[in-house]
Amino acid sequence: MSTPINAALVAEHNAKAQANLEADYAALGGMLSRRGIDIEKMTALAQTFAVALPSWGVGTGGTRFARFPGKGEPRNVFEKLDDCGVIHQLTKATPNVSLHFPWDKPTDARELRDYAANLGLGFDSVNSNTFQDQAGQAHTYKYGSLTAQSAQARAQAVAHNIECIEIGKTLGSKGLTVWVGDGSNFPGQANLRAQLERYLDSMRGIYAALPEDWLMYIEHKLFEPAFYATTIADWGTSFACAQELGAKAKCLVDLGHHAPNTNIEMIVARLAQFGKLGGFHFNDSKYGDDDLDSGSINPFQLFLIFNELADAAQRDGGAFKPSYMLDQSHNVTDPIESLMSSAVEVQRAFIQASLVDRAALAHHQEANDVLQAAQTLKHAFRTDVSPILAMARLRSGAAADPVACYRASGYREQAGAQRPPKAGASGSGIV
Ligand code: AFD
Ligand code: MN
Ligand code: MN
Repeated sequence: MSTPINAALVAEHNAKAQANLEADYAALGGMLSRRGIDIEKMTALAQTFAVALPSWGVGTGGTRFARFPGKGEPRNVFEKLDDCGVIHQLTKATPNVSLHFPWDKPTDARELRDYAANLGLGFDSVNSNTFQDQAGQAHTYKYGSLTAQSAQARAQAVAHNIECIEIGKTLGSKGLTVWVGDGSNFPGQANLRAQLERYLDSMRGIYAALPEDWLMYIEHKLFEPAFYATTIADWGTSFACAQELGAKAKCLVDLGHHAPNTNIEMIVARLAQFGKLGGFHFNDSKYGDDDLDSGSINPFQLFLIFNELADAAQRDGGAFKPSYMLDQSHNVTDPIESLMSSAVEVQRAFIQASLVDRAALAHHQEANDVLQAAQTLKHAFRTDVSPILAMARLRSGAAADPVACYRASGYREQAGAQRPPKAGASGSGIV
């Protein structure tokens, strides 16, 4: 196995951090033990945490107005995997990558799988793309893909999704994520009910090609590019479609795909209750689908989502296993730094939620002690679990401080020299 960052450099970084970390860890351990919590259990739990990386996240994103390419951006799927390898090496929290076709379409899927394995990486669910026309494709998606009026465009979109499954099988993926931008931009443009009927008909064709041990993740999104009505705009529609399609179809919650102020943790609770919570695309936003770094705007919301997940895990046991993935767009930061910090923020919410005293919470709820119930959550949220996360990384062979270690490695400067910008390189597009 190869390590993109020199292992000796990581070891040296950790050696320098160790004494301070041990002191902080001991202090936190003492505090938690007075609350009846064994810090060692929490650290072991943190070491099990994993969130997948979106291949398109390692490139600089952009907006509808412009894209400002960064230094040493990956130009093909192999370079994207190299960058993902850095993120995993320094965090040990991101062992899988989610590919996006045709952007990342391999000429030889087996070769790609071996290349990833050599970096210690595997593959998460594969993502189809029918929200833009691809070079040389016969039928346009301008007026929709899985819901298009044109039967040929629909068949083409179904065939593309089935091709994604085929590539994913060789890669070792176990899921297909389907997000379509289909909908309408003007009232009257489409018959709202007929459009959803066509969607379901197309999705049935894809579902039929799904292997037994795969899941199909239906990703809803409130708006954009359809600015009047999006076919799969909300969790209700997503849930109804997942029910129609069958047990292998589940709902995927992208945090940015809701109206501002939507109670996302309640959506999570509802989907978990009815067995349809498939997984997440983590990111953060202030206004719309802003695709900002996870936990950067509203970390309390992220914590409350993980609080629901902890509750569901307690109720449903090992059967409850939603998949976690980041889905962000980095416009002004180094994508590797943003993805490392985000993975750590999601891991932080996971551990904070694990600190919640569930017995006390249930007791306060039963007693209608509203203030104490709220304080029970806040108490866990306010706990700075950074030493637990850093210790988990240290013990897993990652970096105590991933961003500092990455900066010290000079990886970005080297990438800048080795990857001169290439016209028509496999980009992330504007996502
Ligand atoms: C777009 C969508 C959605 C999806 C991603 C990759 O908003 O988040 O997951 O593209 O297909 O950003
Ligand atoms: Mn998404
Ligand atoms: Mn999105």
